[in-house]
Amino acid sequence: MGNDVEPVLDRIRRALVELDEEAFLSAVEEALQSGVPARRIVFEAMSKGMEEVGKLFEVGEYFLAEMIIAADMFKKAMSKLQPVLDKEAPSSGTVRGKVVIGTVEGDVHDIGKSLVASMLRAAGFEVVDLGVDVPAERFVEAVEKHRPHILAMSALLTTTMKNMEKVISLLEKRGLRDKVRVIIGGAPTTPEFAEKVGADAWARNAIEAVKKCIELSKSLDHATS
Ligand code: B1M
Repeated sequence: MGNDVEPVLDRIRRALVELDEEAFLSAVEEALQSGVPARRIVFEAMSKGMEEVGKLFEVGEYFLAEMIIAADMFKKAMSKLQPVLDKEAPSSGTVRGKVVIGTVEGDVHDIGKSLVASMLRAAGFEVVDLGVDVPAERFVEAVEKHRPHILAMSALLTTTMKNMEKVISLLEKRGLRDKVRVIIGGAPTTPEFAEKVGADAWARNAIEAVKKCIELSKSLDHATS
């Protein structure tokens, strides 16, 4: 499967940007039926479409309503794609450890966080999803309660990414920082920011997040053995 896939991916991306739900969902279905891997549909078409929707919002061509419609379309498509993504996961069946995940306080963006959560589950992690707008205290309580190997935080707003630092400081205050590995991600974050706030890892997207969490869980195995 090569360049012949590009036209349908392009139609999916465009239909999402144009908020044409019918064309969008039928192009997603068509791509699935013709054997296009679900991850290509999600990452090469739908995620790119969402970025464009964001750009149109930024320049004032789209408003909140359009972002809500696009998010709703994305979620509808995900309900079809999720079972296929799960099957495509390289290592389903392997138990890799526990992850607590959430979107930080003040931030309600959940599509990327949920994608990371579901791909981690498919890769064999047990995932406790705290949802969105999660205060630092609740992240820390969840670490105390669930004793995860990894704490994963998502932020989509430049105004909320600083809340990741709050969580890490609170973990330190409670003496929990060395008991858990921390990974962060989300559009405004960078590897430099991750380093600055004291996270152990940063991932650009959900695929990379799975790779990094596997590495982190291995590093914990070494630390505890
Ligand atoms: Co909002 N929004 N939004 N929004 N929104 C952005 C993020 C924005 C970039 C749009 C823009 O202006 N270009 C902008 C932020 C600007 C900034 O701070 N730099 C923005 C804004 C301003 C806002 C509001 C403030 C608008 C307003 O009210 N005036 C408001 C804030 C609400 C709040 O949170 N308090 C708001 C609201 C919303 C909606 C509710 C309408 C809706 C979200 C619906 C939902 O999530 N249920 C929404 C949407 C849809 C977007 C855009 C268009 C798309 C986000 C998305 O779902 N992408 C977005 C534009 C953009 O991102 N370029 C935008 C698809 C998803 C698969 O990708 O979430 O990036 P993403 O996740 C990726 C990676 O980032 C990464 O992997 C994921 C999958 O590959 N990743 C991780 C994410 N978390 C990770 C964690 C990890 C590792 C990787 O490890 C733990």
